[in-house]
Amino acid sequence: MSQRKALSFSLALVLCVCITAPCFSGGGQSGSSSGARTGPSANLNLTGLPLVKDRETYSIAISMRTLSQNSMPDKEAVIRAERDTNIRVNWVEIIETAWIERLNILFASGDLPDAIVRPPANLVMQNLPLLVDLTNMLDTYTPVLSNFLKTRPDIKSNITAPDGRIYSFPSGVEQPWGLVDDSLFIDKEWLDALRLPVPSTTEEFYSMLRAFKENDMNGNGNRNDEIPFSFCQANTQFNLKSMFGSFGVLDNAEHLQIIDNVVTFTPTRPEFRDALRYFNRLYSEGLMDPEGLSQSIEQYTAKGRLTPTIYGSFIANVLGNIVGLDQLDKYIPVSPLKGPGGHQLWNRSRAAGLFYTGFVITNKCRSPEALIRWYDYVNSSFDTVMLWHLGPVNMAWAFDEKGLWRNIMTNVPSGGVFEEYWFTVAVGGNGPQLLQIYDTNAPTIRSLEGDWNTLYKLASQAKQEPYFPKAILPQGLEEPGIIQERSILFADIDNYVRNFIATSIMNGVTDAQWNEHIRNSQRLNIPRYVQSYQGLYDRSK
Ligand SMILES: [Ca+2]
Repeated sequence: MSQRKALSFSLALVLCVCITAPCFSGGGQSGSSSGARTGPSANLNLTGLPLVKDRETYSIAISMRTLSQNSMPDKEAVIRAERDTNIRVNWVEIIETAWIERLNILFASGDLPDAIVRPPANLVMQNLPLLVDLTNMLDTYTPVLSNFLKTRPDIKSNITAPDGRIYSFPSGVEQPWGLVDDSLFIDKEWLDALRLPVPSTTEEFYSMLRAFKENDMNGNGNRNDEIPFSFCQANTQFNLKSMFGSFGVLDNAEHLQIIDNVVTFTPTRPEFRDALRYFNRLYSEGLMDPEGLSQSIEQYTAKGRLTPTIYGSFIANVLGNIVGLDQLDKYIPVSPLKGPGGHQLWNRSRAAGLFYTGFVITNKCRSPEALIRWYDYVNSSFDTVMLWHLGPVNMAWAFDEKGLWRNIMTNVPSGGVFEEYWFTVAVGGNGPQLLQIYDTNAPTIRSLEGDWNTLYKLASQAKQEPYFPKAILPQGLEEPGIIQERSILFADIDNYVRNFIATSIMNGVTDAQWNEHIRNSQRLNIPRYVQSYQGLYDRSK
């Protein structure tokens, strides 16, 4: 605990000093405050290590995990980086709970460090004039990143600001199991008991639900406690959004789909109404959990874990989250159901696990070239990336006999938690590193042995991947004004659409009600809402 106390003390000291005096001026050469630079300093090596001939010092702000038991200079990744690069970093460590507030103060005061690891995107966009435009330095000084971006134009687009320039580099963990955030699961034991095939169409699904309803599937003598199909409309990872796809359009968190390169508001499309009719049929025949429209995620999960089980089918992001880890084998993920018009469509997740404002250089930095070479060094190999992300090998992670890596618990002090150990031996996910678990070059592949949640996630994703829409809304960087306007419009639109969906599922939609819905939608300024995303999408192409 003494280390922890020392950390709190040093943080308090940093905060105090910053209030009274500028504290980020690096050592070494005297920094000039103006942006009139004439290119890289003569002290910089253009290739190889170390990065600079004579030692240079820079300040970098980073958010610290509350669970970390030490400071950045104690971590092996930092010690090795200083030794390899000859660049010393004065870390401005800000506890994660105060991160955004402190960054706001730093930007407002203008007393900025040389670089910031993982500032929030909106803060970056609000302060572009204080950041260094890295666009023209990228190919020369960050060859590792530059080559990576050539293979991933989607990421290059996502780190490019609306003015076409690049002010930030990516960081984070990209995992191959993050492509969907919802799946349809069915109780395979119930199916087998009825000798039914796995449903492949909306009509087969309907027949299956009827059979689940009419029989005492869980064998407790009560024919009425089964819930043939449940969901949780309040949460986009557990709601009906992707099930709309069987009828030709998707619902999702934004209520938008890109159709032939046009961002389209789907709730006013006739296909959307077809889906609502189908759901209303399930609802009115008692095949759909009526609480699905109102229940909380806690209620939804609690019902999934009852013994005997009562769910015949349900929507989940991760199977174990709903049914618990001891019942995984009972359920199977199914492919998107084929609707009456032959449509099969499922949402691809917008979240990639990456952070597009992972590393920025401020205009206080006297040699941005040196610091972006430093970022490139961190990301130059599996070894360095893992050192930053999980620490030295054989502490929080190790290779198994097949040469795959996995987290290990063996060194975690007894009674301790993995995360506390992890965030102490390593910087963890808050660092400037970009770990790609997509990378198929051994030994970067993570072992999934025994990681049942992830294995099931991959299995369900494989069912849906062939049915993703051709294009999805990118993440991207946007003007703060556009984000603000959109969020105001969205609050009304989302509230209205959610109510409309719930009412339509419960009561059906007559022609008159549908026409009224179209008129209501026109009042919600949807063209403006859609247009704001169209701009983002067009820039990403
Ligand atoms: Ca029963």
